[in-house]
This record gives sequence, structure tokens and C-alpha cells, in this order.
Amino acid sequence: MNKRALITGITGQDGAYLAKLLLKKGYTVYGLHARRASDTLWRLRELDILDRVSLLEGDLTDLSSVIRSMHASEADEVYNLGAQSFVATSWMQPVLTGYVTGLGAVNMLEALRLTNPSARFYQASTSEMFGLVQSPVQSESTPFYPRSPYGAAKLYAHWMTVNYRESFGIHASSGILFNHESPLRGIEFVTRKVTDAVARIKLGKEKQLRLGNIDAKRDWGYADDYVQAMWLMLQQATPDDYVIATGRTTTVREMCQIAFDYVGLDYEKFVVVDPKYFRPAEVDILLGDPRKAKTNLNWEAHTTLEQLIKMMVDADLRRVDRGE
Ligand code: NAP
Ligand code: F7E
Repeated sequence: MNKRALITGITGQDGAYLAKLLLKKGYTVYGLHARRASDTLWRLRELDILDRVSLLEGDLTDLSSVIRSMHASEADEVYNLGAQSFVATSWMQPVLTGYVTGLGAVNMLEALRLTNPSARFYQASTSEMFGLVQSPVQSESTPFYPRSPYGAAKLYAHWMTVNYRESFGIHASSGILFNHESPLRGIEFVTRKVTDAVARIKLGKEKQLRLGNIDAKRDWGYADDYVQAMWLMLQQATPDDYVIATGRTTTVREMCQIAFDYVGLDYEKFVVVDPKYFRPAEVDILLGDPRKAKTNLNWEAHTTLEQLIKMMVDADLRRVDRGE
């Protein structure tokens, strides 16, 4: 019998790549799809899988729609990727971020417990939970110290996932994923903002790129590599928590240099620091230790930052050239 999966956040970057991976493995894929006034299906179209997934209307903050999606999908595996995921917005909309990113996960856990407690559950946790880092390299045993409403909401969802595992014996795993990017990354995140600007500047459509704190350091990987780790976690006999990272950290400044260098431009001539993009509190550095994932899941990152940025710049050059 083919397996069935339910993905929340299926229209987001990771949801689209995960849906593609699961379809390739022969799963029947359902996605919780929140109604929006404008089009949010472009990623599923770009991966050419829109007509192969079943979208179920619902919202993470609406428990009855979540329960209906659980009944309709009869999922063996449930991946909770839906979130208000942009850190900067979480200071502007802290309550909404708490409802969607924090309580939304609890709605999923409750719906699963009430309707289908033998289903396996994946929670999209994040390196933002480490925030003001308590150790130079962050692993599963590093204490958390979130620095944003987003990080705090994710930490609540993370502990609720652990709690449902320990209280009710649910096969619930939490992936503590460090930043991962792709050509399908939202334009508001810094890598995509940079690769889009590089394409526009190269093609003569823009003259400069305004950024915030370019000394921040991130452990950046490729989203398509990272969704493999999500799936692997749910194939284990025992649920657990895993750090998923590359083990390399790079400043935003160096990432800009890689992107501009790729098209033969000097980033220093185009990047302007604008305090408008500074955050009320910053996560200065993130660097993950993925050894547990390597040992238990046989997972490791395969794509370098240089390969990733090249892929993103190429995709943005094509988009800008098409007039998008
Ligand atoms: P993303 O591109 O921002 O996608 C977020 C998804 O959540 C979208 O499909 C969005 O739907 C959906 N969503 C938002 N509010 C919702 C609501 N009220 N009800 C139902 N769905 C809702 O995020 P991503 O980069 O793919 O990340 C996937 C997950 O991993 C998120 O939980 C994120 O916080 C977490 N994470 C991401 C990273 C990373 O570096 N990418 C790292 C660690 C953890 P619409 O399209 O309709 O808005
Ligand atoms: O910022 C700095 C910014 O918005 C990265 C989400 O997927 O990963 C992501 O969160 C860094 C920060 O990602 C700009 O201050 C400088 O230090 O790309 P970002 P993020 O905040 O790390 C984690 C793991 C998640 O879980 C989140 O969901 O870049 N930065 N100048 C800038 N960032 C943005 N967005 N825009 C700038 O102009």
C-alpha cells in the first residue's frame, strides 16, 4: 500500500520540495492550504507538481479545519511546516506569530492525537531557538535562548512536540534545521534578496542593494538536501530531535561577495548598509553540529554555499530576463 502524507506549509519553500520528494517515493500527498487573496501556488507550479498533490482548505489556527484535513488525508506521516517564518515580521506581528507558529503546531498535535495517534509527526524546529548562542557550535544538547518572537514561538512548538512524544507516546520528531535556501526561497530572506538584486544589477535593472547587518553569520544549506532529513527522521523506529546543518558558517557580507563575484561584479560597489533593516535583537552567529544526523540518519549536506548561490543567481537571471 502506498503511504499517505499530509504537509502543512505545502506552498512554502520546504513544503514544495518535500512534496516533490514524497511523490517521487510513491506517496499520496495532501497539503493544508490556507486561502489567500493572491496566488501562493507558484512553487508547486515551478516544480511541476501542482496537479499531483491534493490541497485541503484549512488554516493552522483553525482547529476544526486541521481535524478535517487529518480525517480526509488519513495520513501515515504528518509534516508541520506551516508557519509565519520571517523573523523580522515576528516583531511587527508577535501575536499572529504566536498563534500560527506556536499554537498552530499544538493544533496539529491535538488533531493527530484525537484522530490518528499512530501517524508519525514532524515538527519544523529551527536554529533560531539557539538565538543568543550558549555554545560556539550548536548541537541537540545546546541550551536554547531565542531572540525573537519567532524563535520563542518555535521553542514553544518544539517543547510541545517533545511533550506529546513523552506524554502520549506519539512518534513525534523535531528537526532543528539551520538556514536553508534555494531558488524557491521567499524574496524577503537575505540570500534570495541578494541573488535577485545581483540578477537585476547585472541586467541593468537596479543600481544598488540595501541590506541590514551584513556581519551576521549563518550556517546556510540547500533546502532540497534538508527535506531528505525530514523524511529520514520519520522512517526511524524511535522518534527524536536532530540538528540539520552544514557545519560551516559565513557572514552575509561573504555571501554577497560569492554572489556578485559569480557574475563578475564587485559587491562593495553595490551593497549599501541601511539601518532600516537592522532587527531589534540580532542572532549574530549560527553554526550547527550535524554529527547526530550523520550517525543515526546517515544524512549530510551535499551542496556547498557556492553551488547554492550559483543555482539561485542563475534562476534569478532567468526570471529577471523573462521580466518577472
Ligand atoms: P515559508 O516558505 O515561509 O513557508 C511557510 C508556509 O506556511 C507557507 O506555505 C504558508 O502558506 C504557510 N502558512 C503560513 N501561515 C499559515 C497558516 N495560518 N495556516 C496554514 N499555513 C500557513 O517557510 P520555509 O522556508 O518553507 O520553512 C518551512 C518551515 O520550516 C517553517 O515552519 C519555518 O519556520 C521552518 N524553518 C525554516 C528554515 C529555513 O531556513 N527555511 C529553517 C528552520 C526552520 P502561504 O503560502 O499561504 O502563506
Ligand atoms: O536573515 C541578516 C539578518 O531573514 C539572515 C528563516 O528561514 O532562517 C531564517 O531566518 C541574516 C540575519 O533569515 C538583511 O539580520 C542583513 O542576521 O535570511 P534571513 P533568518 O532571520 O536567519 C531561520 C533558521 C528560520 O527558522 C527562519 O524561518 O541576514 N540580514 N540584511 C538581512 N536579512 C534580511 N532578511 N534582509 C536584509 O536586508
